[in-house]
Amino acid sequence: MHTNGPVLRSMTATAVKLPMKRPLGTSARSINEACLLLVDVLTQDGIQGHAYAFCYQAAIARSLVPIVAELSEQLAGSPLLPVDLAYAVARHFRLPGLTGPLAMVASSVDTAVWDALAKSAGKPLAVYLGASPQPIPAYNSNGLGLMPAEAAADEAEALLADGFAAVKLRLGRTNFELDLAAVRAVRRRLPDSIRLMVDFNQALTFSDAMLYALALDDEGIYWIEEPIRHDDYAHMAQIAQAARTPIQIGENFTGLAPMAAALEARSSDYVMLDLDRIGGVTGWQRASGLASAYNREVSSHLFPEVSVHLLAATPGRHWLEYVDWADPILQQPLRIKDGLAIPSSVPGNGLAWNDDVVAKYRLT
Ligand code: SMN
Ligand code: MG
Repeated sequence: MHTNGPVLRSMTATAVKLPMKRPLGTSARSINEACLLLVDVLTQDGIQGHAYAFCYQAAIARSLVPIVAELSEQLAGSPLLPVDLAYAVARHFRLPGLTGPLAMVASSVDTAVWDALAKSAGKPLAVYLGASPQPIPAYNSNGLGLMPAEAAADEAEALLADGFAAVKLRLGRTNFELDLAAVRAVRRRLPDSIRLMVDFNQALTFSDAMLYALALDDEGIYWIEEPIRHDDYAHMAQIAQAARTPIQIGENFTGLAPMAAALEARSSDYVMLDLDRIGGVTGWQRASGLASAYNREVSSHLFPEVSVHLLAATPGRHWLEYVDWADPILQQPLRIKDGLAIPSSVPGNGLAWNDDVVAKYRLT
């Protein structure tokens, strides 16, 4: 097929394990290092596209390297057309199932392809998608894991540097009284104007969630994230109905079908999109249309460097989740000014690796 546009030459991936400044204890497990899969596409005329997947565990990052190599053999020589490539990638993974880590591969390949396209057009990604690259309100989501109440209050205060106007505290201890103590200690320490989100990471049963979400209604919380199992939309809807505090879900939408089901069930007040589960830039754009049809505000989950471009191009954009986990390998980390995330202004999505640091933290 001749499209006169760029053609894919190859794709490669590198697994790295990066130190994190502030470890994150969640109700599911503790994350002390950022295990990333760096995905690079190369066009026949030498343009590179970059993306990374946050793999949660080192073994997952490692296991995806040969999977990207195999996909590269399959797709080499194809026109660099994201819609067509997404279809080809989905077919490649149809038998094992396009879910879990394979969805991360598909999504990050898509994101890297869009990076190369925006670069070949000479435009920052937001502009290439048709939007002005405006600053986006960001909450500081570093740290604030499960920790003693006063330590959490100290950390929350420290996270307001750079003008952040919002932070997110993880909850979901076996004893809710301890969760409540952490919420109160943090809330007491923060000025009233600072927003405080909380995230249970699916820790609660439905009946506990009904009690605890209502108990949190008078604690000055901005949203309650994933109180129960992420895909129990019917019960999530009951919680959202009962609680005055808005419910936030979406980081576990893998593709559009679960998102459509969640929206149809009215399971949350807000949605967040994870670039690496929703299907990269292509998936995000479709998902943002869906959210708009249901009149739901859209926040981002992780991948702040690229998500800031997408939020700029998203109707109903809400909050960017800021984490600095990829910073050690980035030539140009995401800039935050007065609590706003600033989209990079170079062509593409702004990701460029610091190769020396990648070599240092590379997983073999
Ligand atoms: C989260 C993100 C990444 C790793 C662990 C937990 C969390 C969030 O759910 O929303 O930031
Ligand atoms: Mg979360």
